[in-house]
Amino acid sequence: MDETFSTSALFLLEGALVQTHMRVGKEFSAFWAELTAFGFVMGFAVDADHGSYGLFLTCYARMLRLRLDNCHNNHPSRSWIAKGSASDISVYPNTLGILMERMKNDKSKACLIINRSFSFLSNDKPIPDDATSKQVLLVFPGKYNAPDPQIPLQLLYVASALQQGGFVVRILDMRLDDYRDFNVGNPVFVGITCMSGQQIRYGLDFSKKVRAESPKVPLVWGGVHPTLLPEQTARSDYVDVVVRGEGELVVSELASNLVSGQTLDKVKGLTFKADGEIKSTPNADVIDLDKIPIELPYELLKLERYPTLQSGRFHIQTSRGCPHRCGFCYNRMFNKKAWRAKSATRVVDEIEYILRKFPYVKIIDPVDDNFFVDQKRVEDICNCMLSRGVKVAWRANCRFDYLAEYPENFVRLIERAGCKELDFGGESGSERLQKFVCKDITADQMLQSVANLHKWAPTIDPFTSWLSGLPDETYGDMKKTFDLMDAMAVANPRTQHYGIFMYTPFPSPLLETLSTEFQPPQSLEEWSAIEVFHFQPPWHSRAYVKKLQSISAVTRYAFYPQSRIDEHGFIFKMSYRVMNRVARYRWRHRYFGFPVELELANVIARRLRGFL
Ligand code: B12
Ligand code: SF4
Repeated sequence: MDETFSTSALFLLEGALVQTHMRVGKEFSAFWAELTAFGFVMGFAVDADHGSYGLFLTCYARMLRLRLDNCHNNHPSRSWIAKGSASDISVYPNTLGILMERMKNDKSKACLIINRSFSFLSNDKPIPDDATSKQVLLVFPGKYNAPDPQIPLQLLYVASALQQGGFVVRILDMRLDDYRDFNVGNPVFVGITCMSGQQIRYGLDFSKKVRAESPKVPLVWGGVHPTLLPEQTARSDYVDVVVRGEGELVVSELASNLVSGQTLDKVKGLTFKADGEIKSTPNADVIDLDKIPIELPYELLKLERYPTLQSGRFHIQTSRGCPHRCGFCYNRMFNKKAWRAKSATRVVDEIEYILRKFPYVKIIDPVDDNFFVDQKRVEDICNCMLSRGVKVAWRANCRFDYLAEYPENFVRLIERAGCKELDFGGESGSERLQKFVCKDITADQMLQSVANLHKWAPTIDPFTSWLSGLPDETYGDMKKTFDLMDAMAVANPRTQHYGIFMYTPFPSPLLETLSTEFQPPQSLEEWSAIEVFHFQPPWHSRAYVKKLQSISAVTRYAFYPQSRIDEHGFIFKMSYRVMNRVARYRWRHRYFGFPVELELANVIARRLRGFL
């Protein structure tokens, strides 16, 4: 068959497929025609795949590959597609919607976006020639094609500091790009971020590749886990340097020293190998958070491929740390109970900047551990948003002991300023276990808090997470948690629960008290084997652990917040709906036996979804 003919036939067929399967009506047809005319079909086609139209996905992806082979032989994306299979193309809800909206408003802008996502298909971006000696590669480890990746905020902060120091930065997000095809090149260092658990495994995988392909390139690890256990982390063969704590005031100096070949002794905040020993320099200073540039280097990321962002949720950070003492949390060891924040005006400046740059943002989502430590700051943020006319929804993490005490006018103010969700750790309905984890909240405060919200700010949803599997816990304790969860829903019908999650022993004060029953991992490699949600606490019987796993799954299916479900694609929503019905039935009857459907869902989820 003649090549032009087959290509045109494919386009036609594709158009028909799109129209039949996607059923998005006239608007889509017009958009399609316009794109074809502009010659951007390819990029759009990929974005069409990102629509939440699962049935359509497979054959369309195959078509795409076929067409590429026919007409885009020289385009770099060809290799990407050829490597991927139809199922590698993930479902990204709302991309299509966003593109269509933009196309309607501004033709050229829409084309630009499509062009960008087109170029993003190429996994292997060229390394800038002029900058090989001053280039740093930052890596977010995770399973390739993992669902729902969030933007790696920590890498943007580190990248911004490196750029200020004159370095060129590339970011590899292993969840979006297959690291096996990635060209490491010869950067000054490869920086890997990680939290405890499975993320480490992916970090190690990439480090092994770097060692094999570019053995002279130093491997620098930073983030929560390396900071909590710097010496142990630095002992790994795949780690040369650990940056402890915040990266901003350390990375440029570190990179400059590596370029000039100086020793690292003078750079604060490091733990590293030298002469066969592990050395640590004094702690680095902490940064004044208001001095961090508002404009983070978002262009280093493939923003189009972060579904949470596409659905309009934008993550920022307005404060660091937390003054409380919860035993299972990293904060006491990581931030030493300190809390610092950006000023109210700085926060509102940042929100305004984001809304200008990303007009499709619907909700601002600070990753702060505890947004509300300084009530006056929150009051100032709200008043500033109102007086400047900044209209956007937002959510934040709070504590029940705070909310139970807040006066009516404050609660009403946060609602007026756009607050839509408040997230809390409830942990347990058992007073004994609350004490054990040093949460310092009571069941009365939990009920009071949600009731106050119901009374004074009824459009704010309270979201709560719960904990199970703690040592000495009994099923009686769990029943208290179940009853409290139900009582909260009565006190405020908008109460939502993320679920009851099995305790995972990550580095924390609580972990240290467990040492007789549980021997904590002794190396970076061993930490990578601790799986979140699937940890088997050795202090409980296998039968009890099985029951807890079943309870955890039931609560996640029964209660997972609707706003988060809405951010997923069609297949997820449909499967979730079925599971939700069964889980609700189980919850009502407190029946957690024979979890056949849960195990099946678990197997599928673990296969398809992976981690991070
Ligand atoms: C966003 C987030 C996630 C996202 C991660 C995606 C993403 N793109 O980041 C998602 C939702 C997937 C996630 C999942 C989990 N998370 Co989480 N998450 C967070 C959260 C809220 C924010 C992370 C962030 O962006 N911080 C902002 C940045 C700026 O701070 P930072 O990470 O500390 O980075 C600074 C320094 O550490 C350093 N740095 C960091 N990386 C690097 C790298 C280099 C090279 C250098 C030089 C420096 C450096 O410089 C940065 C700037 O100063 C943190 C809590 C928090 N406030 O940090 C928890 C947190 C990291 N998560 C945690 C946990 C436990 C989890 C889960 C295991 C379970 C859970 N309960 O959610 C799962 C893991 C799932 C899995 N299957 O493995 C714990 C980690 C504890 C630990 N020991 O590691 C934290 C600390 C929450 C807590 N209160 O305990 N999480
Ligand atoms: S309140 Fe939250 S962030 Fe603060 S210590 Fe407790 S769990 Fe950690």
